[in-house]
This record gives sequence, structure tokens and C-alpha cells, in this order.
Amino acid sequence: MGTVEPQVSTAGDVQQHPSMTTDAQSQVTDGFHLVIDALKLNGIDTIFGLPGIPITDFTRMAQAAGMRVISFRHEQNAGNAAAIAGFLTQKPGICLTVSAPGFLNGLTALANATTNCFPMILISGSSEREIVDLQQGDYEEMDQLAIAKPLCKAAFRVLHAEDIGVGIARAIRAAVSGRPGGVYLDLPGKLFAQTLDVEAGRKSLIKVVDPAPRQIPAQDAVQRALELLKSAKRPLIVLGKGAAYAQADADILALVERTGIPYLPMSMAKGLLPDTHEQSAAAARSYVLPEADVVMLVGARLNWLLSHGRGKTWGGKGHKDWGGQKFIQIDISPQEADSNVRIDAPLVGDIGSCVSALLAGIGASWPKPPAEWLSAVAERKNKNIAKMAETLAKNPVPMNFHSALAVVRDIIKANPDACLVNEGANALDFTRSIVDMYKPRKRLDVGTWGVMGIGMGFCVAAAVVSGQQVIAIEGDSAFGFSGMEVETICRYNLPVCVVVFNNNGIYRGTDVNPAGGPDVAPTVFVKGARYDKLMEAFGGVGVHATTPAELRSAMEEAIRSRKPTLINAVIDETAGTESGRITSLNPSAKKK
Ligand SMILES: Cc1ncc(C[n+]2csc(CCOP(=O)(O)OP(=O)(O)O)c2C)c(N)n1
Ligand SMILES: [Mg+2]
Repeated sequence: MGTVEPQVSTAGDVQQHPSMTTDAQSQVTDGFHLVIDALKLNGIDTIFGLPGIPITDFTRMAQAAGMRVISFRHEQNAGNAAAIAGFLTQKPGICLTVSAPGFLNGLTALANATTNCFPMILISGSSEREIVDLQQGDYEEMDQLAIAKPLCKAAFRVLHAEDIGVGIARAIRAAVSGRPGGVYLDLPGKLFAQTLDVEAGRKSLIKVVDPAPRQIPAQDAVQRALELLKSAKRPLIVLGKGAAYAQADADILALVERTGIPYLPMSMAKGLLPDTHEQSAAAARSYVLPEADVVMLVGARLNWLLSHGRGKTWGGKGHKDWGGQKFIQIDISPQEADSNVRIDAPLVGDIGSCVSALLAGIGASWPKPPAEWLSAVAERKNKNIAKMAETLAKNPVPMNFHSALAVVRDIIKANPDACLVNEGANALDFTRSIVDMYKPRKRLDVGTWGVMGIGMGFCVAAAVVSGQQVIAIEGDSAFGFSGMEVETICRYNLPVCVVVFNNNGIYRGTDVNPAGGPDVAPTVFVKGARYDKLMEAFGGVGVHATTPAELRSAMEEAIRSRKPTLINAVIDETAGTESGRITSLNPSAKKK
């Protein structure tokens, strides 16, 4: 981290803002500048936010101080942008909002970031403490700290300018150390205008040393894991989003290849190894989960996405029964083990350290898994891949999810550095299973909650952080949650190609009102909507595509030009299924 002396700007630096009248020779700094300086000192150069009282001047001053300030149309999208920037960079993404309603709009993203272990800091301006605490009805009055606390990893408030350095340092450490997550930082309006002697200000700032310290696993835990792995007849590795976050890509590849064990990537771990890797068992998921005898989880939690490690998915007799697997779980949090089923070999530490410790123990002569297991997996996998190839080769009219995604699959194969943002139900599930990813941290999606609304925020941040082409595959419903941010995409001229899979509604466009009245069914939208026109309204490129060939040429052109583009891809409105792949979670399905 080096020993850079903190640079502190004086209040005189605010000359860009006409309403400020500070003396250019001023030897004082203020709350505004101390927050900016503290962020910059810690290598944070981008803010995602939405201006208003009391943070408007702050956004101007941050921009004047050389920070990238990306201004959104709704705070939730700024929050989602901050969260995914955190995932991509291992530095906390910053979301900046106004008080009460702006804060609340950002809070969903903060909670989602915490659930997904994305490091972010929601910084909200707040109203006067004295008035808030006496509930005297201040402008945008709300006890934001109390409300944020249960929804994030940590929450802090700074009341005095001399504590800004500590406040930012604590927020950074809390966001990125251990299990990363969301942090709330409450900055009352009054704080920004407080002044401090420049020298005292400089000394008050903290450059955080080693914000996410390595956590080395215990040697006996490593041995226990290795022994269990060695005893396996039908081993399986499951790579989670935590493994992708860890940026230990080469070691994870080495672990998989040196053990020769088939692996399953969770959604956002796709591409950690290329999906075309011969050890990928993704196409044989429903075979390997119940058949495996030892499963090593690498940064993957046994939550609903893995059917809680039990039940029929895992070969259990009833829906809550254990399937007989033994588990090795690599996780940074010691509390994760045994959350759903017994973990026989918990390996607690950061994923990079754990994987390198395993590699050291594995050495060069690790026995490959039994050939019967590998050939059984390969047989299932090849059969399913061949079946999928047949479906993808069809060219039905109207276009369906498969024929459209056959195009997207080719486009990603030809542009493996592009980020793929993905949300929806069918639009999500089909994309995940059809579109292969080739590089780590390129697939960004709805994550642990299956939340709609991450789309455009993720697109903006992915483009800003990576500079790479971004492609979003969006259900038409999913897109609607953040659709207004196409203006943001145009405003910053970002290389984002949004493809709206337009099937006239949520899951399908075919439901009818059971009561027969004039209102359409709750899942149905305006038929034949032209989302492409929305992009054109802001100067971007809009394309209406009804065939795979039209979709292909529009996507190719978007990538060639790097212009903001929205393709309205018309999908057969009968093609989807209720809730995509998770129909069984609907209460009425449970009743049956
Ligand atoms: C914040 C939020 N609200 C509601 C939902 C419920 N939900 C799940 S998928 C979905 C939309 C599915 O429709 P669409 O995006 O058009 O995808 P399709 O299945 O039609 O391809 C909704 C509303 C959710 N997951 N998150
Ligand atoms: Mg839809």
C-alpha cells in the first residue's frame, strides 16, 4: 500500500462551485473535501449516485477533484452499480444518495450487495440529528442509521469533520474484509460544512493498510479436507461466486486440473474456467449432484440455489432428506459450515489462501478420480450437449429463447472479454444454460436473491470499471425495473448493447384475465412494445429484431461501433414457462 502522505485539499478548492465564497488562500478544509480526500487516499476514484440536498455540492466537488461521478436516474441503479463495481474490483463501490427517500431507494441495492457478498458503501446525506431525534419533522427526516443497520454488514455515522478519516477507514474495512458486504455511512448535512485546519485535516485521514487481510487456513483443516477428497469415489467441485470474487483464477484452474475432478460452476462462477472445459459437468448437473459422494464447495453456499444440500436434487428420498454426500466447504466465514447440512471438512480462510494450501498438499501426483465416474459424467454431459445442439439448430418462427440465444452464444464466443449482464426468468435461465462464458467475472446476474432490477446499473458499472463491451440479456419485465438508465448509458456514451427478450410479459405474454374484464392479466404487458424506441429517444441506436439473423447483425454492429444500443428482440410469447426453472417454488405448485 506504500506510505503516501495524505493530500488534503483546502476549502479554497471549491471555486468551481459559484455559491462557495471561500478564500483561495484559506488554510482550512471542510467536511466535503475531507470525505473526497479520504476516498481518494484509499484508491477510490468513482462515485455512483444521484444529487440533491445535502450532497449536490459534494458531487460537484468530487468531480472537480478528479473523481468519476456517474449520475443515475434512480438510486437503486446507482446502488447496484456500486455493488457490482465492488465485485469486479475488490474495492468497495460507492453509492451516494440524498436523505430519506434517496437513502431508501439505495437501500435495496445495499441489502442485495450484502446478501451477495459484494463490497459496497452506501453514503447518504442525512438531516439534522437534533431534529430527527426529536422527530420534529425536518426536511426528509429519517433515522437512516437505525434503518440501515439490520440490512447491511455494518453501519456508521460521522458527526465531526475530524472523524471523517476514521469513518471512511472503518467503512472500507467493514466492506472488504472477511466476508465482503454492504456498509452504510451516514453523513449529516451539517458535517459537510464543518471546517478544520488543513494540517489537522491531513493528519486525521487514514490510508487503510491491508484492508482485506489474507486469512490462512489451519494446516490440520487442510489435511482433513485433502484426506476426505482422496477417499472419494465420485468427487465433485462446486465453484461459487466467492471463488470468482477471490481473483485466484490460476490456482483454482490448477486445483481443478491437477485433481481431475469434474466441477460445476454456479451462475456467476461461469467462465472462471472456460465453460467448454472438458471437466465442466454443467451439462450433467442433475446427474452429478445426486451421484457425487464427496463435494468440495469453493466459495459456494448451500442455500436454495443448491437446494440446501439435500432433498431429491442431491439424491435424498424426501425433499428434506440428506443424499449421503460428504462436504468440504471452503469459505471465509466460519459460520457458514453446517448451515444446511453437516460439513465434514470445513476449510476456513480466504479462497486464494485455501486453494493454494490445498495445491501444496496435492502435489504433482494426485490420483485422478475413478475412470467409471469420469466416463459416466462425460456420457451424460455429451448426451445433453447433443440434445441442446439439436434444439439450438432449429429456426422457428417466431423466434424463441433458444434460437435467439444461439446467436448470443456465438457473439460471446467471438467476444470473450465482453461482460454479460443477465436478468429475467426464462431470459435468465436459458441464457445461463446456453451461453458459454470463457473468462472469469464476465457473467453478472441476479445473484442470490434472483432480484430483478440489477440490469442497467450493472451495465453502467461494468462498462465504467472494465472499459469492455457490455451485453445485457434482459427479460422485458426485468428491463423495466431499471430501463430509464438507458439515458445514463447514452449520456456517458457507454459501450452497452441491451437485448430485450420481448415476450410481452412476465414469463409469457399469453395469460388471460380469469374474470374476463377489460384489464389484462397481471403478468401481461402491452403487446408488441418497441423498447428500441426508448434508446433512440436519447440518441442511442435502437433495433427491432424478429429473426436470429437480424439479432446477429444488430449485435455485431453494436460491438463494432461501441455505441449504446438497444435491440428489441421479439420472442414467441408462448415460449416461456412459469417462473422459468423455479416453477416448483410457487406456493400453488407446493400445494399440489
Ligand atoms: C425485485 C423483484 N420483483 C419481482 C420479482 C419476481 N420476478 C421474477 S422474474 C420476473 C420477471 C420475469 O419476466 P421477464 O423478465 O420478462 O422474463 P421472461 O421469463 O419473460 O423471459 C419477476 C417479476 C423479482 N424476482 N424481483
Ligand atoms: Mg418476458
